[in-house]
Formats: sequence, structure tokens, C-alpha cells
Amino acid sequence: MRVLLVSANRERIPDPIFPLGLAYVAAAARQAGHDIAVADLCFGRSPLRDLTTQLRRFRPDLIGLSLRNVDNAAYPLTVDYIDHHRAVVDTLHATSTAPVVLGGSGFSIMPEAYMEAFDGDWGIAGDGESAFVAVLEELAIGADPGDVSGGVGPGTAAVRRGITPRRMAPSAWSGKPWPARDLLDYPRYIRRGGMGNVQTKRGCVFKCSYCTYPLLEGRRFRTRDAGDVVDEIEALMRDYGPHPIFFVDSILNFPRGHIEGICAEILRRGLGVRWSCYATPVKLDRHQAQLMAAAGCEGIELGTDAVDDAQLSRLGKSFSAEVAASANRHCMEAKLRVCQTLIFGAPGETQDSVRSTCRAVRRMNPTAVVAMTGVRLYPGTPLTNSLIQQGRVARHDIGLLPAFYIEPEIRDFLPRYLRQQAVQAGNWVLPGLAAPILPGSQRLLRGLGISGPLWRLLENHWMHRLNRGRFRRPNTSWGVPHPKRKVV
Ligand code: B12
Ligand code: SF4
Repeated sequence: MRVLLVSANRERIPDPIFPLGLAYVAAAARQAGHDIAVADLCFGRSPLRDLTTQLRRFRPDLIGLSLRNVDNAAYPLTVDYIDHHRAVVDTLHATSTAPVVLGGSGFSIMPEAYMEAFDGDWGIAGDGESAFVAVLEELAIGADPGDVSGGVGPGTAAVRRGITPRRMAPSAWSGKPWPARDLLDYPRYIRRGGMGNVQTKRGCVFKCSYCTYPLLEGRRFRTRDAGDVVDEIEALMRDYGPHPIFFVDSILNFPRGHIEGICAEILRRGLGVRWSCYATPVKLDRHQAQLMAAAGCEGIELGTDAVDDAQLSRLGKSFSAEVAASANRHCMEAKLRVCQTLIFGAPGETQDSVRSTCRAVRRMNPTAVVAMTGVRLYPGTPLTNSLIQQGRVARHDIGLLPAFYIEPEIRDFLPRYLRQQAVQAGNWVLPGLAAPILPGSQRLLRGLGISGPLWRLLENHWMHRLNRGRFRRPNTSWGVPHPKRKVV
């Protein structure tokens, strides 16, 4: 079948991100013998017109639409992408009679809401590769793919309008075939986004209260073989020249042994690749930090969330404030740059716990801090479920329109206090209170050849002065307080 895969994402903050998920689905469908083309709407000035032209030229039998982000998950400057997604679906239907299959992480977080709001014919929540191929096979023989969830690999589910997706316990995932980067303009993402991306495993075993990752990828780890991961990296460096890689795993350094195997293989082959990742403070010791640094890690985003024991426990985190501080210390001593990511305002947060986290983080002295004001509530997370159970949130409040929880007693205090911290520290980023970086500055820096995560620049003290200035002005061109978002 002739299949057009469309990547709807046009967000370029903090960077334009190569659509890795779509490239995986494209590779699987191509391997199954289908004729695949990709429409990437990220960079064009008239994306819908370009899409129309491509549809007319390619005449697909089936269209797959990848929806990565629902919104920017930031409060109060919330940006949502729903109207853009709707316009894309409308364009697809206006120009082509091919059925439209929706997928991607944004779709998978709330498939029912998307199916209800959008005119998609089919939807696949979770891993897309085998489910998409199964849908193609069913449609090719004129069958109804409504229940492919029972017939395809684990971790996948197909949904039809109004039918709840069936999620299965994920098990194996080999990482093969590798993403079909050749069908997209990967070099442009390296130039404009400063890095490429690779996935080494799926899933997360932790149970942080607000987090969607275990829902998206499964509650168990599905790890790739280290040799295969490094083969992919080696091929990327050979085909596209040396460039930094972001490992997109929920957390790269857990379970113990996984990253160690990849680092050992990178070192054995003398690859000299620069990379960055998300990590957990759990079991992040001196040995792990030093090994990661030796194998080319140039930046680590530590998902610490809070450095206050009571708040950590309320967030469902599996470590203490002491472990968070020692993980930070091991990384800094290994000369890794560290970005601490924090979430303020979850249930139980008080002025005292906010102050205690801020004090502790300032003492840790990481390279950068990214702090979220409030928690974006997603369907199915332990936090949302418990708020619904307690009658503090209505089920229908949690959906496509962004809803945030901020502990009522600190609603006024929190943004004021965080802005104050950001001005004092100089290396803080508050995505909901000021743009992480303005598009013009980002283009300039990338144009100057600065690659890798841009938060690294905050290690320079002269950058602190520029950064502080952004919090003195309340608003930026990043977005406006969203008229429809809810605070609960
Ligand atoms: C790594 C990551 C980042 C990194 C990316 C670095 C890089 N260079 O790649 C960074 C830190 C930069 C980042 C930034 C942002 N991110 Co982010 N990110 C992730 C993360 C952890 C993994 C994404 C990924 O690459 N996964 C690997 C690929 C292979 O999986 P996938 O894309 O889901 O694809 C699979 C399926 O979805 C499906 N599929 C995909 N496309 C299609 C198409 C069809 C037709 C079908 C059938 C199936 C299908 O099949 C694929 C293979 O199985 C996810 C959370 C998660 N665990 O998914 C959040 C996530 C995608 N991010 C999210 C958000 C919000 C953002 C930001 C907006 C945050 C911000 N305010 O800055 C920005 C947006 C950046 C941008 N330009 O779009 C949200 C999106 C949901 C939402 N709230 O809207 C997520 C889901 C996290 C969350 N909060 O739940 N992110
Ligand atoms: S926040 Fe990180 S460690 Fe916790 S469940 Fe989500 S991905 Fe796992």
C-alpha cells in the first residue's frame, strides 16, 4: 500500500526535535513491503499547503498522523497544539479519501479524547510499529482492523472511535528495524536542533505520581542490546558526520548495568560521541557518573523534582533528598554538566517545602535548573486518579485542554517566589514563566555551530546576567496565559 506518514509537530522550543517515533513506524511499514513517504510539517512556512501538494502528488492509500505533543505542559504560559492538529486532520480529509490513523505520544496519552474530538478513522495508542503494520495488513485485504490489539505484538493497542484501547503488558522490543531517518531531513534537525536522538529502551518501573511515561511505554523496561545501540550510533556518525545524541529513554541510567554496557561499548570502539540524557538519582553513584563522563556524556537532566523528603514521598519518588544531593555531587565531581528538573505545587506542597527544595538545589550548585510551576494532570496517572477519587477534580476536567494542579495555599506565592529564585541564581529556567529560549536566539546559537543541549550554556556566568533579565519582564513572546487552561 502507498502510505503517507505525517509528523504534525511544529514546536521548536526548546529545540526542533527529530520525529523518532514516526521514523520507527515508517521503518516497520517499509520492512513489511509498503511504499512509504513522509510529510514533516516542522519547518515549512505554509505547512498545510505543502501537505496538500504532497497528498495530491503521492495519492496515499492510507495516512498515518503522528501527534507528539498535546501542549507544552507549562503553566501559566501554556501553548496547546490542538487547533493545529485539527487543521491538519481537516486538510487530510479535504484532500484525500485515504483513511487516517492517529498515533504518537500525545495521542497515546489520551486516545479517547482525541478520537472524540478529531475526525480520525483509526487510532493506535502506545508502540506503533507492529500495530500499524497490522492495520495496514487488515485494510489491504479489505478487513476491519478494529480489533488488531488482540492480534499484534505486546505494548500496542488499536482503538476505534469510542472504543477504549486495550493496553497489554509490554515485553520484548528489539529496536529493529532502526528508525527510517533517510525518509526525513535528519541533517536539518542536527543543524537546527543541535542533536540527533536514539532510544535504548522503553518503559519505566518507577511510579512517580504525575508521570505518563509508564502509561506510554509500559511499567517494565524493555532494553535493547548494547551492541545494537552502539551499532546504530556508529552508523549515524558514519552517515551524517559526528553530531551529539540525546538518548530519549525515560531514564537512561536504570536498571543498573544497562548504561554501563552501552558506555563500555562506546569506549571499546573509541567512538568519541557526545551525548546527553534524562537520568534518575536512584543508584547514580561515583562509578556510574565517571563512566558516563568517560563515554562522552556532556549533560545529564536529573529528574529530581524536589529535594524535600516529605514532598518526594508525596510525588511517589523512590529516593530521598540525601540521595538526590549525592547523585548531583557524583555527577559534578565527574565533571558532568547537570540540569536539575523540578516540579513545584503538587498536592501537599507548602511554602516551607518549596523553600527547602530551593535552598537545597541552590546548595547543590548544578549547571542549570528547570522548574515547572504546577503539575500538568494527565488521564490515568496515580495523581489524577487520586484527585478524582477525592472529589477534588472532575474526570471531565482532564483531557485535551491543559489542566494543572497547584496547591491552593501557594498559588500566589509560587510564581513570585520561583521568579525571585531565578533572578538570584541566574541559571534557572522557568518554562511556564518565561520562554526557555526565544526562537531568534536559538537560531543564532545553532547558526554559530553551538550543538548539544542549550542549558549547558548556563555554566557561563555571563549567561546568568542575560538569563536573569528574562524574569524581570513578566511575559515574553513564548505564549500568553492560556485562555482555556484550567487550574485545579
Ligand atoms: C525525550 C523527550 C523529550 C526531549 C527530546 C530530545 C530529542 N532530541 O529527541 C526534550 C527534552 C527536548 C523534550 C522536549 C519537549 N517535550 Co518531550 N518527551 C520526551 C520523551 C521522554 C520521549 C520522546 C521520544 O522520543 N520517545 C521515543 C519514540 C520512539 O516514541 P514515540 O515518539 O512515542 O513514538 C512511538 C509511539 O508514540 C508511536 N507513534 C509515533 N508516531 C506515530 C504515528 C503513527 C501513525 C502511529 C500509528 C504511531 C506512532 O509509535 C512510536 C514507536 O513505537 C516523551 C515521553 C515519552 N516517554 O514518550 C516526552 C514527551 C513527548 N514530551 C512532552 C512535552 C510536553 C515536551 C515539550 C513541549 C516540553 C517543553 N515545554 O519544552 C518539549 C517539546 C519539544 C518539541 N520541539 O516538540 C510530552 C508530550 C505530551 C504533552 N503534554 O503534550 C511527553 C509525552 C512527556 C509527557 N509530559 O507526558 N522532550
Ligand atoms: S518521572 Fe521518571 S522515574 Fe518517575 S515514573 Fe516517570 S520516567 Fe519513571
